[in-house]
Amino acid sequence: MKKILVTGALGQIGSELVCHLRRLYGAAQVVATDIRLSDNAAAHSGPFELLDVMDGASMLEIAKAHQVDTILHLAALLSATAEAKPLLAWNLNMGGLTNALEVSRELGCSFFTPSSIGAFGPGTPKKGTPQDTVQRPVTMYGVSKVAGELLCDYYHQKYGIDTRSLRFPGLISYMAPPGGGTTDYVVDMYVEALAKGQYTSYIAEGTFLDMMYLPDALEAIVKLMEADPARLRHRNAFNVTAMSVDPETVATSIRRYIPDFVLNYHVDPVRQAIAESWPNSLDSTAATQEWGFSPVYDLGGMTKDMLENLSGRLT
Ligand code: AKB
Repeated sequence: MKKILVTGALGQIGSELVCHLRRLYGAAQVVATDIRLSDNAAAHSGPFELLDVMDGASMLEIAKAHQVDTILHLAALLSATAEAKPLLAWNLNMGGLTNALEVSRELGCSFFTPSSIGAFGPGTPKKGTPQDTVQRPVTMYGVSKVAGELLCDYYHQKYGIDTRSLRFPGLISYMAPPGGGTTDYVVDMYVEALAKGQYTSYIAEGTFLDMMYLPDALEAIVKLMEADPARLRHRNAFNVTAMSVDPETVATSIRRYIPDFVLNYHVDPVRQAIAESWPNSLDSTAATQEWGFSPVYDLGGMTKDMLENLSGRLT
């Protein structure tokens, strides 16, 4: 990666990824784009362009003008929003992806887009979910992620585009809030634990899902994109995970620092159904073997770092 275009750059992953990439490759080498402008550091620490990913012509123009060689396409709707607006989710997730792949094809760019644990469904083995397994999701988000994985493989096989992807679990971060996901309750729990000493979870006790702290996700993107292509047996997309937790596990970890923290439940049937259709714990062996995936943060390390950083931001 030498000159990188990031779409959805002011979202949860993008706002930290852009800053991380600018530290690694130089500020001028990372072009951040988003449909809106905000005071986020990603918009002001280097080149920034307004871009609606549904507008393929503008995407091509921006990519050409900045002579990019890599596209990291992040703009998409997450699971809960996608379930509320399925047609919009299909159009945006697939339309944006198709435009970004077409720009990559036209300019010969390397390409990354995130997939998700949402690409699995109720027929997938729940524990130790294998890299290659049943993918029959029952959510629009999942349908768009499986279609996206297939489309990226197609562009690789048909046009030789260097497409690579990760099946992300719930991503936990303190800088930009996630929006419209099912796994976002973990971020909310840390914020509310500090602000109010209590949290009401919309996900039921005993519902285990994979999670990863954002710094590990950023490192995984860079490592995968820099990996020797000769070592990649898989491309779209690799299972990655750092921990498997339910709400009670996270609460117990928070109580090491906030002993009186109270966790209540008011389960949201829509997000609970989505969570129940996803795996409990992915097997990320292929990622470890093919490009050296090795997350640093476990639940304890993530909780400590989240609470330290959030308390600095909340005071
Ligand atoms: C969501 O909850 O929708 C996302 C995901 C797991 O892809 N965080």
